[in-house]
Amino acid sequence: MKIAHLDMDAFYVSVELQRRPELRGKPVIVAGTGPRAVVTTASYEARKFGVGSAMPAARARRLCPAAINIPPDFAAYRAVSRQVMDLLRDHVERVEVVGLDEAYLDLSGLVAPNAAMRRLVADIRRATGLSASVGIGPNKLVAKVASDAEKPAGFVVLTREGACARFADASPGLVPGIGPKTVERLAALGITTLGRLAQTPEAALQERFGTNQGRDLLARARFHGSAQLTLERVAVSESRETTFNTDVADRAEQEAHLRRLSDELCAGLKRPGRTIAIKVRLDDWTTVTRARTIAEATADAHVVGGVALDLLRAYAPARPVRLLGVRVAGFDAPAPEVDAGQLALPL
Ligand code: TTP
Ligand code: MG
Repeated sequence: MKIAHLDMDAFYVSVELQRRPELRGKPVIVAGTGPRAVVTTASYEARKFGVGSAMPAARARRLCPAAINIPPDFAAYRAVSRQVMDLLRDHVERVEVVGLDEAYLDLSGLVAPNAAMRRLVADIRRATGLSASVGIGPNKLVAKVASDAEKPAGFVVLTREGACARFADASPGLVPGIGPKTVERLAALGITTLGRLAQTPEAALQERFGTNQGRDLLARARFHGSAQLTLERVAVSESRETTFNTDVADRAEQEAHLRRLSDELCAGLKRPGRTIAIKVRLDDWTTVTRARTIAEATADAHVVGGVALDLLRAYAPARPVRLLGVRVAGFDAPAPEVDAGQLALPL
């Protein structure tokens, strides 16, 4: 199997810089303006000051007073995202879009996969002016970590063994799915690198982290992962979810995340839906969903976000939250522009 992960560089900011070229080379952040506003993304210039995604905008202003703040324009990001994802599908038949600015591509069967990806990146730049980073590997985990390794404009090709060797000295936190709390618990066991983690006996990890998480940690450290793409089909629902680096206990913070997920979901929604649901996973892995069906189909972020917040308040998570998700379902009209090549079984 050969899988690529493509991720746009500083996506929201880069879209903004296309129409405000005078801001190029300056520290720029895209964030709302309210007291609870968080940074969605920062230009690489602003990142040098320690500004990063999900940071309260007020803190970003303290770290980098010169930063220029731009309010988010989700419609613009959605439009560029569509353009990028259409280009991906022009080049590769099997594509799994996992966010507005990232996707996995199945390169198996291509004669010259690396060259195909280079062409794709050049096409994206030509069509949108934007830069993307690519990672290529035998599974999604290797591809994802590789795409992040040399941002911006990175292009990193690794075998599984190559990934193990290259990142052996890195913190276990480099790997998606290993958050700061786990990193801390590993450090307490003297395991501070991915190399050490990969050599730890599974039983020892399972004793400390439980059967499932212990097994999962070892597999991730060894860069074993799935190469299965979830191909698009006639959607019965669309969702966005996020696993936090650090479990979130604060309700206001949970609500801010839920609002952002609702904004992102609605920005990419192809059709309005009548059922709005949330998914909550607690730090003990208890996972619940709560749904409500409303009278009128909607794709409005305020409506979806409002219902999502209601559902969260009604559920009132009793423990810190590990994952939050929002889903819209109950679409009336059939999906537009269904691509037969991507079609799985009819539902
Ligand atoms: P990312 O791909 O994580 O970040 P990025 O594209 O800005 O930068 P990088 O070059 O490191 O890939 O996220 C894509 C977009 O999603 C980002 O531009 C803004 C949005 N986003 C949020 O709104 N909140 C967040 O916490 C994160 C991480 C991203
Ligand atoms: Mg990105």
